[in-house]
Amino acid sequence: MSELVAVSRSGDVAVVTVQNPPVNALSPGVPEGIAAAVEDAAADDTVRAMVLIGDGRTFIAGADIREFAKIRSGQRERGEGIHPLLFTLEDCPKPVIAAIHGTAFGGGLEVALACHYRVALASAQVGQPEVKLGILPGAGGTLRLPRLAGVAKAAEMCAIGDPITAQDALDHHILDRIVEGGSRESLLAGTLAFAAELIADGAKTPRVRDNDERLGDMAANAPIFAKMRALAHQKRRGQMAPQKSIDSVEAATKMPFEEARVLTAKLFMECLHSPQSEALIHVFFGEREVRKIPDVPSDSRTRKIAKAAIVGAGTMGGGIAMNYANAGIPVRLKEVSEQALQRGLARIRANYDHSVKRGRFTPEFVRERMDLIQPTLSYKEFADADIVVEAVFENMELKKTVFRELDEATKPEAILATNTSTLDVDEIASVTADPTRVIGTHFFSPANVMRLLEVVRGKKTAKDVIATAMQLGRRMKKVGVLVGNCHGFVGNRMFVPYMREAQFLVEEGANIVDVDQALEDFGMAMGPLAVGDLAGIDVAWRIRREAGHEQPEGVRQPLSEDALYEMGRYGQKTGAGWYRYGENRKRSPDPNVQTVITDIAARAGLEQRTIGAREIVDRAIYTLVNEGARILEEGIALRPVDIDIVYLYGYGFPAYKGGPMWYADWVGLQSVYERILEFEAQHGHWWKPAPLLARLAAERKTFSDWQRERS
Ligand code: 3H9
Repeated sequence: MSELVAVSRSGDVAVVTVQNPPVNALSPGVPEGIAAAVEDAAADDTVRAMVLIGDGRTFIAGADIREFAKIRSGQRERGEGIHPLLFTLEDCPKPVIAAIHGTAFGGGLEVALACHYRVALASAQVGQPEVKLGILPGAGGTLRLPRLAGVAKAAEMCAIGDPITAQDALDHHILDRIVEGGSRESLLAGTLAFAAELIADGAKTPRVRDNDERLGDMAANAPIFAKMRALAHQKRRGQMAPQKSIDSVEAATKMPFEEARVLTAKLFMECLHSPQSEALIHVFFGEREVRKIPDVPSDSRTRKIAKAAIVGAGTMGGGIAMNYANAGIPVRLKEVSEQALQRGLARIRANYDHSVKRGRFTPEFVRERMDLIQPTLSYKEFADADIVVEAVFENMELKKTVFRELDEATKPEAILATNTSTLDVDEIASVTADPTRVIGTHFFSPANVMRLLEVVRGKKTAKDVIATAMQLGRRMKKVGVLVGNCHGFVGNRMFVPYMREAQFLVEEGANIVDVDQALEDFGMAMGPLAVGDLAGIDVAWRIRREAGHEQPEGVRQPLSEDALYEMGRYGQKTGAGWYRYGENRKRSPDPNVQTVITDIAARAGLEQRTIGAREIVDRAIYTLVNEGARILEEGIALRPVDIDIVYLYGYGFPAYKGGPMWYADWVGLQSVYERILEFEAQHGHWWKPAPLLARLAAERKTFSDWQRERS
């Protein structure tokens, strides 16, 4: 037997174990190994049933995603892949039972669906997450799932891709039984007991593909598919795989199994060869890559974080406190007055209430979390905190004062973190006796929702402090990205030119709505001007003032955001900014703002012209790329993918375009560079190409090539 698959015996049951760590993916050799084991057991008269189980922490977590790139590039023949295995399992004359712990995802669930029975631990999850990789379940998930779970559940699982619990799977007939106990050993014992029952009952071998009872009829299914298409459009806007997944489930209801299988194979290949899938797979590995820090290996020592404290109960401080509480870490929340404290707590409670209403948390969970957040007006209670996060206004003097106080109030090994979004972490650290314990943990607003955490490394930050902050991010279910210290770090440093271009565009005659619309059509979750309103025009103004950067003389500056600030239009919070806001913060265009901008442009002598979507997108996105290239060259980001992940999780860049640096590689750096040169000729100073971009364009290379050559 191959090393990837082992076979053992328990009485008259053969136990086939997949052993391909870490997640038992269906890498080359695994499907073949399982098929050979099943065929051998089928031919062995002393075997009456089979159990298929995963070694280690999980059942099969899917096809081997790394193989997709090889198929795409022609390095590997597509071949039949796991399909022969599915037929072997399904047609086996003796019952085959999939025993599931951990995750049966993608091809893993598809293998389980080709078995005759499925049992699982209560803690197991099953799902068809392929759409998150820009592909669809290509090994029968779209065809077999509706035959068990019904059309609506199957279409949702395949088109949205979220996993479901074992109980949900049992309720939808995907599982036949949930086994008692929590360990892999109890799973095996429970499955063997189930096998004994089957044998006693005549060892039937029902094939899922033969069961058409739950497929419904065309009239009843039509509104279900229409609803799913709308849901997929809303949740996975701009992506093709979800719609094609629904096409495939629909095919399962309309044509014979084999015909639907052939169609699905075609749809699968269309998705696999799309730039969307390439980008989404880049994101999958990117999310994991950003955890890897060359000089801080994953087994580095970390500090124990059992208690936390936060200075400042404003919007950010409150949101950060929720993250700690949600991770089960008790957290002190400090303010300067009882009134500010109560205001902060009320905001936290309102946020939690909102989550309960949306069904995200139970009232019980929220009660427990609220109990973990302990308000205080004094630093006295900071003495036992393992980490303190400063979340006060973006003002250097204020932050330094807080850090001087923290230096006194905390134990020497406590980590001191600042939530600054732009300021110099080293300067903040300089007021402490031990700057090695100072780090930036930059949360994104709303902090309890946004998944990005920029971990900012100061010159002297200790490695175990970095490792602890990264680990803490994972405990909070955030995507932590380590960045270097400079004004705005990675995210906000790139956001400044992005926002500047958006303003320049409107000042040259583009409509506010058109600028946002063009970028939303490109795939951004929100246009830049709408983001400005969300983040607060007053906040941006304060950051600009605090930075106090001297601007070179004679260089054009954006004017409109300052004008909005002076008018008291701070964005959503004041009901007016770039837009007007009605009930539920719904935005609508405000002709007054357009007039103000026209006046500004006239006073500045800016010629007005019609600007198309293409120019809007190129100017906004390429300015991100250009700044990103500088950030890379300066070593502020470890790799191009780190920038991509920051933009996906912090700024709503479309995942199916992979992030700004991946997108630039896809467009081709020569084209990006040439376009930037055009903009430089038209607009001057701000469009000076980054040296790294110029070099790579000249060498006809990509940012990915650059990264490969360095590692
Ligand atoms: C599919 O099945 C298509 C089918 O329809 C068939 C069509 C013909 N392949 O996430 P972790 C690596 S598509 C290759 O940190 P966790 C991962 O990169 C597939 N590698 O662990 C990482 O490597 P490294 C559908 C994989 O415990 C290491 O394993 N399935 C794969 O936090 C540990 O991963 C999916 O989309 C893979 N399939 O989470 C499931 N999976 O250490 C994708 C993981 O070098 N996987 N790796 O950085 C997951 O969702 C999570 O990994 C899982 C475990 C929940 C399983």
